[in-house]
Amino acid sequence: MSDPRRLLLSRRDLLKVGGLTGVALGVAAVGPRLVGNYILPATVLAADKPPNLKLVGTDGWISLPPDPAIFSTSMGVTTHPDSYAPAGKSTYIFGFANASGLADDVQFNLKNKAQHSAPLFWAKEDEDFRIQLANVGLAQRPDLFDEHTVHWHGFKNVIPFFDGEPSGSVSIPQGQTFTYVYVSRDPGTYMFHCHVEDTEHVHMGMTGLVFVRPKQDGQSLGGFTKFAYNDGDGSTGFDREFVMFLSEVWGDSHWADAHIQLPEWSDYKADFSLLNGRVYPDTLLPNGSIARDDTFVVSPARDTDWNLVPPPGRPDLDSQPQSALVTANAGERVLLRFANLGFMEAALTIAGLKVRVVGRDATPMRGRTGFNTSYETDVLSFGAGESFDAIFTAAAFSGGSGSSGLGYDTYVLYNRAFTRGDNLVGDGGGQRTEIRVYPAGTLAPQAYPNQHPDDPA
Ligand SMILES: [Cu+2]
Repeated sequence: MSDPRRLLLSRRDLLKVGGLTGVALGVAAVGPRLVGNYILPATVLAADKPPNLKLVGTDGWISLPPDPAIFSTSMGVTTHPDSYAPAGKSTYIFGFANASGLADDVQFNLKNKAQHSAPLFWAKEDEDFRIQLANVGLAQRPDLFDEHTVHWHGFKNVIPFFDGEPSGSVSIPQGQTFTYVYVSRDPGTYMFHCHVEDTEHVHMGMTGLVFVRPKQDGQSLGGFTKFAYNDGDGSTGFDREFVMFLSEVWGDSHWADAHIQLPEWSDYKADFSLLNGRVYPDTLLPNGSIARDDTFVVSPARDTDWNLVPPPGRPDLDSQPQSALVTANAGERVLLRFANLGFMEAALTIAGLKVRVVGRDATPMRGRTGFNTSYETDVLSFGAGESFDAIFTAAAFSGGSGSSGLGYDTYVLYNRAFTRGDNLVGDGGGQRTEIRVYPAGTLAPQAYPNQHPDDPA
């Protein structure tokens, strides 16, 4: 062996020096730990960099339209809204909460404060990005001792230790923390989820979107300084970016987890189809407490009960803080980052607007010789676990019928399946949002992804 830091370890030793001897909540790290290919001693770890993002794995409650109620024939009860739900809420979830900036022992206050979708985050190409996951347990299900993980879906260069698939890597027991280390070589749009009992934990809400910014950012190419990929020509440049995370809620399974029952998974159906954790028209509302710059060291604002600050006027949406409204000035280029962790296929369409698909599954649409394979479409068809990067240029403001007096033109972005775009609630609910195009110069430059014109300062 040429490198003295490289050690031969049994699998058991590897696990011991990895997460499992790692860090009990509130206790400083001691002992060696695996970093990259090397085992580093505690003296080196003392100077180790802190996590970029701290996540808590726990449970919580979200708000979906209570009307109409859902009666489950297989369960023999009304599963939606859930009779156990706190006032204003309807649906039990497992999920992640953003604990950045909180001391490890304080993270226990986020038990039962999971949000859906999980906190959005992004990293820069080649950045050493670290996520600390603390498993603080399930308030509604103290009988369960479920572990959690972070699995960065589609991450091409992960070493197995940080993969999060629990039969091939570590998972995090209740009361423990673990720090995942990533160096992303590949820009693009991804998703992440807990991989423990994944049918259940994914569907229950331990899912979110993550993207990687390219090294080309900051250069001036084609009139842009922000890009989806290292395109070399500015073809993936954009003025504004919006993430669209697709997920689903099946009433039976969420009710069953709250009531210590088991659902019949072969009965699965999407009772609710969500964008960024909300259904239309809630998708149009402003953001609640979210990260608003590209450092994740500060926890989003919370009230004295540790709940996220909700969008104005909607206290029931405190655990669904992410807006899905798209806004742009006429003439601007807009990047839409889509990812689907629902279990159903989805086809999203935009009325009256074509988008150019410049990336799929965090891969730029270029052939091996650089041949441009991007294409224009007005329908994006997703399987579970797929992502799209799509760009459009906002057309000139028309002010025509349908937008009179509003000050913007509206294009509807929705799931083509009627039951998925409307959730059988007539004119409300479902995987639907709007793209609003304002006259040139109306909106200030975008300060953070999914910025909403009515976000509190
Ligand atoms: Cu989990």
